[in-house]
Amino acid sequence: MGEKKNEMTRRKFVELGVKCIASAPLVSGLPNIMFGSTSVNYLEASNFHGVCPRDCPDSCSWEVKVQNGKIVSFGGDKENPFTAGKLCVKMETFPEDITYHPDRLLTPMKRVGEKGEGKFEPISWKQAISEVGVQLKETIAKHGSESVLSHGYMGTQSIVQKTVMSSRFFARMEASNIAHTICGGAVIPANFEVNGTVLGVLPEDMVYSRYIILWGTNTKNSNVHQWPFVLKAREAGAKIIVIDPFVSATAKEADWHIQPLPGTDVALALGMMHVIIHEGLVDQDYIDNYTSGYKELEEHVKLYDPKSVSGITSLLEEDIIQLAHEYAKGDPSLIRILVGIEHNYNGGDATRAVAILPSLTGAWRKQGGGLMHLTFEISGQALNWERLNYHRQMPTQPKRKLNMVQIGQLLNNPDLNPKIKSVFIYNSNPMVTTPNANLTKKGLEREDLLTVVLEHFMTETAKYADYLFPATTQLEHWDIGDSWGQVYVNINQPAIAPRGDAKPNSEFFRLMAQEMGYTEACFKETDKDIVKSAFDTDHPYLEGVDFEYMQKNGWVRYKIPEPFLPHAKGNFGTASGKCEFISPSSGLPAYKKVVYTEGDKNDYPLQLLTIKNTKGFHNSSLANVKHLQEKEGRLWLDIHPVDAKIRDIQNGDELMAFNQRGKVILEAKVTLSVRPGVVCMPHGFWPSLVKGGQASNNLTDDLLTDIKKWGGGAALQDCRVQVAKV
Ligand SMILES: Nc1nc2c(c(=O)[nH]1)N[C@H]1C(S)=C(S)[C@@H](COP(=O)(O)OP(=O)(O)OC[C@H]3O[C@@H](n4cnc5c(=O)[nH]c(N)nc54)[C@H](O)[C@@H]3O)O[C@H]1N2
Ligand SMILES: Nc1nc2c(c(=O)[nH]1)N[C@H]1C(S)=C(S)[C@@H](COP(=O)(O)OP(=O)(O)OC[C@H]3O[C@@H](n4cnc5c(=O)[nH]c(N)nc54)[C@H](O)[C@@H]3O)O[C@H]1N2
Ligand code: SF4
Ligand SMILES: [Mo]
Repeated sequence: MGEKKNEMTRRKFVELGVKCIASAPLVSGLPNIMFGSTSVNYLEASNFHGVCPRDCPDSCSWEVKVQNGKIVSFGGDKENPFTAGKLCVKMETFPEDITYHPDRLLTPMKRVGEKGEGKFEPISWKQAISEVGVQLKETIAKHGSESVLSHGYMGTQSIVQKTVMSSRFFARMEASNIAHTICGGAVIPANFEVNGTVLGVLPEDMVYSRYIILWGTNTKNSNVHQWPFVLKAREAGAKIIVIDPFVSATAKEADWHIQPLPGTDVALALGMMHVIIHEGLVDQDYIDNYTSGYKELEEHVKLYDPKSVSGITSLLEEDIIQLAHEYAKGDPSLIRILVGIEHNYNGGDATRAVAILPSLTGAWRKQGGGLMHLTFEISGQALNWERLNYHRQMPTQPKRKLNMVQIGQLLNNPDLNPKIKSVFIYNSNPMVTTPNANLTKKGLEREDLLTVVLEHFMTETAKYADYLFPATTQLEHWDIGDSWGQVYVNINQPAIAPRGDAKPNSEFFRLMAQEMGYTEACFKETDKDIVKSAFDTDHPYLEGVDFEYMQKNGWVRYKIPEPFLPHAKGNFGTASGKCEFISPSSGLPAYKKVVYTEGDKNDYPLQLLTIKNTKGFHNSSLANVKHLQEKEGRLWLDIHPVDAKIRDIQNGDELMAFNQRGKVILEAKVTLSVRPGVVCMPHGFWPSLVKGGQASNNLTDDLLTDIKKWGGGAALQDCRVQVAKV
């Protein structure tokens, strides 16, 4: 890091010139033990800006006050209008839940037991890096550099610890990279096919919308700081529609919840188009000027009359017609999507069909009208990516990308050339977060595989490490938090010294680079230098903003021209500059039946949803935090009374949900939140912390979505199971 640990903690508030938060109340619930002395000397207190590292659209700004090296106050930044002083329930006690968690990994460890047994002995950083280096060099000499796999994901989405140094390291090595497909792997390429961008309506502009469809997104849980904008729009007269096969927390608040069968959204969207076109509710002028493929679409949607769509979706014909009418007449109408719509075989085409709707009705013409999806293209332009993505300029490059959805298959495939002989897992917990986990387990049990894991905790995946390195948390390292769900960027200042022997991911890769003899200057850059370089930009979105500004203010909203009407006059990012109803590579969107074997259909008659239906867990993170576990209770399965009755299941019964891949023990919740034929289990629980030792992704299939541009997304929800009383 090139910086003495204590420097930051001693630095005075005045020196930093940070906004004064000395009068902010101490965060309640933080144990005294954490504060050290309770007599607080504010004069010695230092204040730090930070950002939530979770893979979340909100990217909340936070403020930390430190006294004598201990955190005395932690909370959302009140000045930031989007965060509005509030972190979500998962993160408001982050310091004690993660940084000071008694089970936190604080020293490097080497495996001494069987793979997966979780038996380790401590080892020094120096020795561990040296031993990994020796084995890595041997592996590369024997099997080539592509036999090494970099498996990093979104445990932290802050840029420095997510990617910068690791990307340089693996580019220099010419290792294999994991393709990041499990979240956005269908929905992003699909929207790009239609609109040439995923940037549409800005989050704050939702207040101008008067008909809002939250399509397969659970805003109240997964995008909590967007919810106030939904409410403001409603106060101003907007109608709120939720399209979701499950009665989510958000669906419960909707003015109208539409509950199709999972994976049938493409048919519903095409059905809406059928009605809109048939009844002349299109904006012909917009279509003529700014779109292509209308004639073919008009012909195509004849197949999707309300009766046929009702047959596919199980929705009432009159509901499909009413939705189409109301949507077309909304003034303006907005569709909000994130990733709920993509996690099924039809996910790509569902996105394409939904992404066409605003152009058919000309919804883009008005502020608050159109499609609201992702915002990362804003920071993608504004920050200095030439520096952040320096690895792309290196003369050596990773040559092979392997799809993370099928990590189990990849680790077990004897014909893969070269076979994966070493895997580096960081910011990622594939044993819990990727499908077909029992196959992944089999792969990670391979004696001939060198597994290196960087983690905060002994996760299900970490147990399979040969070498396990303790990573710092967001309170202990520098970073930059951009966002894919709003339009602010944050600096993250280290507020306290790393606990124990923990080091930032970036430092691990610097040390590994040194060990491997990689002498390039890029491996010498400190995290602070990287953060500085990001703001060394003259992009108008960051006019007047530099590192010093960020040090003082912590965050800034990109200076985006107002009003932001990206497609009021077309201006799409496609090759033609038009909204492309027909994609040159994928044609017109269409509903496709998932092909199951006869065995699957007969033996496993229920469709299983495994969704982010907890308040306390964030993907697999925080599922080992006691007070959050207590809030969630025991792992459960939502089952419709009809399906329960056939199986003689009562509320509270202990159940087994099973298929050819796994078996999960959980509690029955007999409820109308799912339709007959569909069951639903929350995702995120750690298998080892639930009875029976298996959870959601021990059942899910590693089936890919329709659109394969990035290799294929995850059709997680196309999973069939049988359920029985234990
Ligand atoms: N069945 C089912 N599966 C799903 C989903 C679903 O809805 N259903 N959702 C999918 C989605 S959308 C996503 S994004 C993925 C998420 O998949 P992951 O990114 O794998 O999930 P997380 O639990 O967020 O993070 C993984 C690990 O990163 C670690 N971590 C956090 N910060 C750091 C750090 O600074 N350094 C290091 N070294 N480690 C760190 C955490 O401790 C955690 O164990 O899961 C997918 N899987
Ligand atoms: N509390 C909490 N918040 C989170 C996360 C978390 O783990 N916990 N994870 C973060 C991450 S990584 C992401 S990507 C975002 C995701 O945020 P969202 O896009 O909101 O994604 P999900 O929660 O996966 O799914 C949202 C809804 O989609 C529904 N759904 C499932 N299948 C279908 C379908 O076929 N059609 C339709 N119309 N709906 C369907 C589910 O029932 C669910 O209610 O949330 C982020 N925020
Ligand atoms: S998880 Fe999301 S909502 Fe919660 S504090 Fe972090 S960024 Fe904010
Ligand atoms: Mo995600």
